[in-house]
Amino acid sequence: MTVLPVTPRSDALIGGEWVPTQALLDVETPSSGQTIAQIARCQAEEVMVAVDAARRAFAGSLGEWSRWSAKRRGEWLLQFADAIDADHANLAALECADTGKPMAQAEGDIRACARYFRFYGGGADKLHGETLPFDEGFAVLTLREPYGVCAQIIPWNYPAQIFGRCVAAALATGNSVVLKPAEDACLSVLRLAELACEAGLPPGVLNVVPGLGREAGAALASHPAIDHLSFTGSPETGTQVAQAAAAHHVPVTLELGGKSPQIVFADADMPQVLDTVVRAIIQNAGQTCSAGSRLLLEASCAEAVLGELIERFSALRCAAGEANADCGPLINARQKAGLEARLEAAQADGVRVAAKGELAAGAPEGGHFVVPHLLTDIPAGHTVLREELFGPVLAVQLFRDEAEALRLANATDFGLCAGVWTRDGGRQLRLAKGIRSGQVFINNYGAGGGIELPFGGVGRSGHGREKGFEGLRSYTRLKTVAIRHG
Ligand code: TXE
Repeated sequence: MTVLPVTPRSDALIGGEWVPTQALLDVETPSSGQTIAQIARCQAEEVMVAVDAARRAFAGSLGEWSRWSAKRRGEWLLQFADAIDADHANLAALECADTGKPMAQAEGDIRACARYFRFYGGGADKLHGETLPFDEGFAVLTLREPYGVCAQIIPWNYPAQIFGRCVAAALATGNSVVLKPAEDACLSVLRLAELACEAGLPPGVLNVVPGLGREAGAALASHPAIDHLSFTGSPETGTQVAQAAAAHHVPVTLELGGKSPQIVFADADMPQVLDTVVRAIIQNAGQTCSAGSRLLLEASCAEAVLGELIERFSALRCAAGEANADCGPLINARQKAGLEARLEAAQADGVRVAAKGELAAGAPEGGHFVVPHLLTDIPAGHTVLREELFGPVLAVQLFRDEAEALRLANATDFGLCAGVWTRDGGRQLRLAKGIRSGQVFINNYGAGGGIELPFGGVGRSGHGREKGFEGLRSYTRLKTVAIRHG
């Protein structure tokens, strides 16, 4: 029986007020299927009012947030980071119950959320334009200005972290925000919004409109008065929201997941490879955009590495988030059924399950568990090598030389991250340049933790960059001012 440490909000945050909605949505914990809370189900009307409030907070009757000095905004973000830390235990318990992720991972996510506010709080007064050399008699400068009202549609896999990533960068640069969290997990986001109000964020600067994607989400993406849209989720929904935004010429950042390879050469530091490769696919039960879901192994070391991996996968255990096992459940029954169907189809196509984890004793019956799978003998070009499965499933392929490794690494429409494991310096750089992805890690793998590191995809993984200073820049638009002084 899951007991929440605080009662989650079941209303929407609009213009600094908590506003009830006509209908509510049940929230279940994926660890047992038990209903643990209810959240607001916003419709287009609430979204309209929220966008209006965000506009007035940005530059109007609610307070002109965009005119706060960068220093003052930064100070608010730093103070809010402290408030997140002070509420760490409540936030982590909500995140663990709501997503089913192991408690240690939920705790890490809350620390990361606070760190986003600290990083961007410190960055707020360090972002600046440039002066440009131009014709005699001219002085030319660029100004970095906030967009205005930023619409943010975020998913359920890392609610608190993605809240930090999007909201901190948008607020640091002087924008106001209307955020649509995912219906499948948004309790930590609602708590964070409550804490932001308590920490004195002016009304309307942050608005949160929980609800269904096809209702509140679609209304937000197609709203004519938003100035910027950031979306994290599936490629299919990404296409829809980008089309909706294009109707009003709204710039869009899309983060749409991946099918990221880990490329392991025989000269790599194998103990480190094994630890990292397993962690990178079971973290958050594989429901991570940057999951290392493909393992490309140099044939000469394949037998030894696979032997070790089979042992490690067989020892993995799944349990309720609170039990803090290797793996929690998937987010809902639909994701579980979808993954199980894909695994069955793959086996019918000849794919071999070389090893599987197990359910831990006492794992609740109603939990949406899929145990970790290690797949080998995969026919070339099979779906499990190309499509994001979003579960703890590692697909293994063998390669003979560097050229084949690169060809296999790039044989997907996604391009978010890649890991390269080798001691050969020339090969490290050749692959780093040749791989089609937004991030490449050499002898390590860890996009999730790197708040300082620009992050984003190519191809079907989306476009635009978040995190790091690049993330701050992406929430501003550049204005060129040319002064003729004679
Ligand atoms: O995603 P959706 P789903 C991938 C992953 C997963 C698949 C499906 O492969 O298996 O997507 O997950 C909102 N207009 N990722 O169905 O639908 C929705 O309410 C506007 C990768 O959950 O893309 C939620 O807030 N918004 C990923 C958000 O979009 C809409 C994270 C994501 O939901 C909408 C999650 C609409 N018409 C899933 N329909 C990553 N990149 O990390 C839905 N939404």
